[in-house]
This record gives sequence, structure tokens and C-alpha cells, in this order.
Amino acid sequence: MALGRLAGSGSTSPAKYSAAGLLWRGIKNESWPKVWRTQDLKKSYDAVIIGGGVHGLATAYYLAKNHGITNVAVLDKSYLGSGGSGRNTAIVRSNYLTPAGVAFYDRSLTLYNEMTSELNINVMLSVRGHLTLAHNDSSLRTMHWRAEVNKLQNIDSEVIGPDDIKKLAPSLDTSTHPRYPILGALYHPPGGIIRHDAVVWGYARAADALGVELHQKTEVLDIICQGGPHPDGKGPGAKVTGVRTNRGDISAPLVINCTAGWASLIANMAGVALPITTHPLQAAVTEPVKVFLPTVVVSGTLHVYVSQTDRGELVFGAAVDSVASYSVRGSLEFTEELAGHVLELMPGVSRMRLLRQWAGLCDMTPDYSPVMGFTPVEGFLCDVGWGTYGFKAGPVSGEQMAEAAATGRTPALIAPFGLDRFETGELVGEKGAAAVGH
Ligand code: PYC
Repeated sequence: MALGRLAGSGSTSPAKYSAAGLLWRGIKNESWPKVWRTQDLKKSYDAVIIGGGVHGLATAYYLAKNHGITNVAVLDKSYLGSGGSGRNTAIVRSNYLTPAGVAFYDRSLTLYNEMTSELNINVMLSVRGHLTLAHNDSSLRTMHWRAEVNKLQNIDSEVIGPDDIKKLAPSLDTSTHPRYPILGALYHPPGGIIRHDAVVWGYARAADALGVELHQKTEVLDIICQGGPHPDGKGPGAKVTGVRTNRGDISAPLVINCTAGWASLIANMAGVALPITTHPLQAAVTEPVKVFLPTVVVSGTLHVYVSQTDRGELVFGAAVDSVASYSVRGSLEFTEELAGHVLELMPGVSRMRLLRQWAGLCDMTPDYSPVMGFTPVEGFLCDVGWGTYGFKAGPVSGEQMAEAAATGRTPALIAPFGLDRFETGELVGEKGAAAVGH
């Protein structure tokens, strides 16, 4: 059913996309209908969105759906979902540390819960609970703190002890033998995992159906501005007039930077400096085995997080690479450390084989919260600096950025994440909510 719907960019009539219809199409070797259109790049748009990941596509979708702004182009230098949206470990949760973070990610979780019907695609959301383990007194204190902040906003989170942890995740070693025994955990029942590719495809198809243009292999080479203090008219006080791409110049009064990995490079093109350093984050997946791990498990002390997909693979991640770089290559150092830490948590998986590892790029800000909203260049907006939290924030970011762009006002939910907080000092410290140490 989901595949049939996915394949249908236009009509989703049951006859055309029933199981029998799909089989017939396969037997006849009929070409599959395109999920979104390809078209020539126009000379001008009302808005250009840079980055065809969940954030960019969601922004385009909500601009069209909630605000009727459809003369929009989403540009990606590669294919849709080729960046962080296709490289993450697909975890969703809202158990953050600051009230601003909790409210924001909770809205995202609501949108994720509604997504299958909203976008008419099975995004395979699996609400299975999320455990953040504490192996020492200070992290146990942080878990209690997060639980209290969460409860104040009606978010289901509580601190539980080793016996309850064992019931939720029997494969964890909850004895007192390990180097870092498990003292407790923040348990967050609404957390889970989702099919990240389906989220990208769902937003892309829905945005396309509303008239948005999606341009892959379209790289932004420069942002064109006027009136600013720099010799080329860029910088604070300037006004954006368009973008230069490898397929020609486009004029647009609104340009929204929804990139990850390249966020500071893109912002520099408008003369806007972002307080971001970029680090790779590696992940790995095993062969599939019978399902035995029913929850998401995170250990900040051991720098590891793990979940089991519905197909049975274990998906692992760790801390970001310590050296800033734009490399998305895997390293043996990562795999060795990961294996050692995983076996401290779950000694029983020692004979499982890793099949694949990969990396994505994380744009880290000083307070581990994003940079969202308007910038000192008129018409140039940013939705960047996601660190290791980007995927789970995709839907709410799109919704809120679309509102900012359409109304010219900063919505309350993203007001705490403005770029100017690095001047005023009103930081939103979310390091304590990170899955792993950074
Ligand atoms: O914050 O839950 C998280 C997370 C998982 C992987 C990277 N970040």
C-alpha cells in the first residue's frame, strides 16, 4: 500500500495502485510514474530554499500548504535527502533539557505522529520508548532535571531504576559488574524511530503536488545581495536579491538556508557569520537478527546509542568525531570504540556482524541549539546549526520557518533560537540532552 501510494504522484486511485495494479505494472514492465516532477529552472521565484533535506522540503511544504506560497524552488546540490536526512539514525524524541527545547521538539513529535495521514505515506513511526542511561551520580542528576522540566510541559518522562530498565531492555547488563554500572535511566515512552527516507519522500511528493519545484543537482555558488557594507553589497544591512547556481542565476526576495554541513559556507555567501563548527558523526548497522531490543537505548557515558529496526538490524551511533572536518568517510577507530562500548552494555551481541558504516555532518553551535529565523541580511533566513538533533526537528522547523518567511514575524516557538542570542548571551544550553557526549 505504501509503495503504491508513494509511486503515485498524481492520482492515487485504488485501481491504479492496488496490489493487482502494481503487479500488472511490474509484469508489463511499465515505467513507474515519477513521484515528483522535473522541470527547467525559472528565472525567478517568490522563495528559494537551499537544501533538499527534511528541513528544506518541510519548509517548502508548509509555505505552500499553510500560507499559499507555491512559487518556491528547493535546490539541492545532490539528490533529495542526500545529506543529514539520509544519514541519521532516525530517532525521534522530545525529552530535552530546556523548556524552549522541550516545547519545540514536542511539536515535532506531534507532527511526526500525524505524518502518515498528513502526507499519505507510511513513515513507519515506531513509538517504542527511549532510555537514556545514567552511569554516575552527575548524569543521574541531569536525568532527574530533564524529567522535571519535561513533566512541567506534560511530556511523559521519568527516572527509573535498574530493575525497571531490565524489564524494558532485557539484553542490557544491569548488574554491578561492568566498569560503568547502570544506576538509572530517563525513560521517555513517546520516543521511537521512524523511516527517515519515507519522511523525505513524503514531504517532497506533497510539496511537489502543491506546485513547489524541486531541483536536484542544483548547487548554489553564491548569494546575490545589494546595499550591504561589503564591496559586493553583502553583509549586515544588505538585502538578498537572488542566488547564483550551476544552472544560472535566479532572482528571489526570500532565500532560506536549510543546509546541514554547509550551513556556515552558505551563510558566508550572504556575508552572515555563523558560530558553527562542522564535525562528522558516524553510525553503523549490523546484519538483521530476530527482534530482541524493544526500546531505543542511549548511553552518554559510553558514547553509544542503539535501536533495532523492524527488520532486525541494530543501528548504532556514537559521539561526533573530535576533529572538525567535512569528511563523510567511516573510520576503523570509530568501529573499534563502538564495538567495545556496545559490548559493555550488551555483552550478548558479541557475535553479531556489522554490515555497513557511514557518516553525516553536524553543524555544532556553542550551546547545542539551532540557529533559526531572520538574519542581519533582509530576506535571508537560516534554519541551521542542528548538531546531532536535526532529523527529529525537521517537521516543526519546516512549519515554523514557513510561518516566519510568510508573515515576516518570528513565531514564539523558535524565538529562543535566533542568531542574536550569541550577542545577548541568552543561550539555550542543550548539551545535557545530547544522546552522547560531544
Ligand atoms: O539526540 O537522540 C539524539 C540523537 C541520536 C542520534 C544523534 N542524536
